[in-house]
This record gives sequence, C-alpha cells and structure tokens, in this order.
Amino acid sequence: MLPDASTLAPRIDHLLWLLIGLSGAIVLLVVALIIGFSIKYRRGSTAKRGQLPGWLARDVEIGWTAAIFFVAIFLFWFAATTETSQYEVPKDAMEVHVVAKQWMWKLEHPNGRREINALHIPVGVPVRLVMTSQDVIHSFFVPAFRIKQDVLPGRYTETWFQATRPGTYHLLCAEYCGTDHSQMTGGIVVMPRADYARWSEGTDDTGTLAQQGARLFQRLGCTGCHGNSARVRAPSLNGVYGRMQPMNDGGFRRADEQYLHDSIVRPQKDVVAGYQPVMPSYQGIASEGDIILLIAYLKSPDGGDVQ
Ligand code: HEC
Ligand SMILES: [Cu+2]
Repeated sequence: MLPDASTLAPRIDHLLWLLIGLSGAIVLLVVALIIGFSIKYRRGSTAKRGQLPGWLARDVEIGWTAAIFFVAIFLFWFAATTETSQYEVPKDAMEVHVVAKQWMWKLEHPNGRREINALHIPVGVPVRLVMTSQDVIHSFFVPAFRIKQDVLPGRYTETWFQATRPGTYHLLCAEYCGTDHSQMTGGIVVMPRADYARWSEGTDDTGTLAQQGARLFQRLGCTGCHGNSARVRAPSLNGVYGRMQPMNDGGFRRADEQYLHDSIVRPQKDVVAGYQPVMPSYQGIASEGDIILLIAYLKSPDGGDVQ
C-alpha cells in the first residue's frame, strides 16, 4: 500500500475502497444469480417456467432501478465533494511557486529560498502550490498526498495539500514530457515545525521573493510607467492584487495571479478601462521565474508604490 501522508489521502482512500467494495458486491450478486438460475433452470429441471405476475415484474424493475439511482447519486456526491475540496484552498496556506521545465522541478518559497527537485515543508501546515511550466505540459504528482495537477505553459494552475506525517515522499512528473520524463522526479521533505523553522532560516542573502521582485520592477523599467512620478499614464499597481478591475471592453477581471501574469506577457489581452494599450509585452524578456518575482512583489503591501 502507498503511504498516506496528507489530509486528502484518507478521503481518497475511503472513496477507492467504497468503489471497490460496492463494485465487488454487485459482481458477487450478479455471479451468484447467474449460477443460482443456471442450476435452477437447467435443462430437464422441474422448476416452474412462464410469465411472472405483472405486478411482481413491475415492482422488481422499479426497485432495482431506484436502488441503482440512489447509489449513483450517493457516489457522485461523495466523489464530487472530495474533488472540489481541492479547489478550496485554506486562507492561511503557505505559498510555494513551482516552475516545471524539461526535466526538473524548480520550487520557490516566499522567503526567497529556492530548491530544485526537492521541497521542504512543515508538517500540519496547508501549502498552496502555484504552478507553471517553462516549456511543455508537465504534471505535479505526489502519490503519498494523493494529489496530481497538470502544469501548463503560460498558465497558472494551483493545488494544495496539508501533510500529516514527517518523512520524504516521491514527487513525480505524471505527463509524458520528452526524453528524460522518467528522470523528472524529486522529493517532498515533510519536517516537524521546529526543524522546518531552522531549515528555512538558512536563506541566502538575495532576499524574499517580493524583495527580488521589487529590484526587477526597477530593472525592467516598470517604474518608468507605473511609478508614482512617471509621466506616462499607467495605473498604479499598489494594492492591485485581488481587486476587480474594470476593462475597456466594459467587463471586469479579478486581478489574480493569472491576470497579473497575462498583463505582463500579453498586455493587449485585457486593457484597463481608461488607459491606452501602450504597455509593451515582456514575453521573452521576463522569464516565468521573473514573473513569479514580479507578482510576489505586486502582492506585497507596498508593491508598486515606488517613484
Ligand atoms: C510603456 C509604459 C509601461 C511599462 C514600461 C509597463 N507598463 Fe504595465 N501598464 C501600462 C499601461 C498603460 C497599463 C494599462 C493598460 C493595459 O492594461 O494594458 C498597464 C497595465 C499593467 C497591469 C494591469 C494593471 C491593472 O490595474 O489591472 C499590470 C499588472 C502591469 N501593467 C504590470 C507591469 C509590469 C510588471 C511592468 C514591468 C515588467 C510594466 N507593467 C511595464 C504601461 C506600462
Ligand atoms: Cu515533466
């Protein structure tokens, strides 16, 4: 059996065992009836043959149809609530960024700590993964946590987990992505909280993701238009994250990570109401890693509040 090491794992396992149990019971029932009837109605037996009374045939038909209907509804409810719980990320979740590429996993902690093919996290803390790919489609698969989420180029996908047991668990790529797909593996290291605190203090001096993003914001010239003293008319980016933004096509967009990402690489896609589409695309200038830093900066309280 697989180890189960997240809050989701026992729920998925219950679902699996329930499905196996129910299907097994149905198979047994059907096989038993087949064998029973073949013996009872074998050639030459004296069993009574002919029509069932009409009411009996009808009641049996209604009965088994209704029973299967309710079993199916129950299974749907059970499976759907388990699945949809993956979309409700706890508010206090710790955020980790994942960039997949042929053939490795790059992981970034909010404090700026970077890892390759390894992710250290504390036990008992919900972790939200915000993931994208630098090249082709990959899939982030941690069997012990029962999570598997595709990682797509140009898009952010997310998933979350809460580890329940310290230990090291396999991280695999579950989407065939080229020659060394099978080598695209890593480990999730779940640590007791005190150990994790000690581990994460060993940060290098490049600063948090938001601090690195602030420097990039200057270096890429974003301040030339978005700075407080810029002469070009561009919206202030302070506090933009999470807001509903009016667009010049009359609609609204929630400024989530995907929106901020697309604003940087495809600024013409959604133009903020009241502004000219003059922002250049940073496609190819800012890497996926850079964009993660810029977004971390824009999400921080003083993000975008510069000269
Ligand atoms: C040439 C001026 C210019 C530069 C340079 C520029 N922007 Fe913009 N940006 C704009 C304008 C104008 C808008 C509003 C129109 C639009 O949405 O395209 C905008 C919109 C945005 C938005 C959407 C804002 C909102 O309120 O919804 C984001 C996010 C953004 N820019 C980020 C950046 C980042 C990050 C950089 C640097 C990598 C940058 N911009 C560089 C002019 C610029
Ligand atoms: Cu892959």
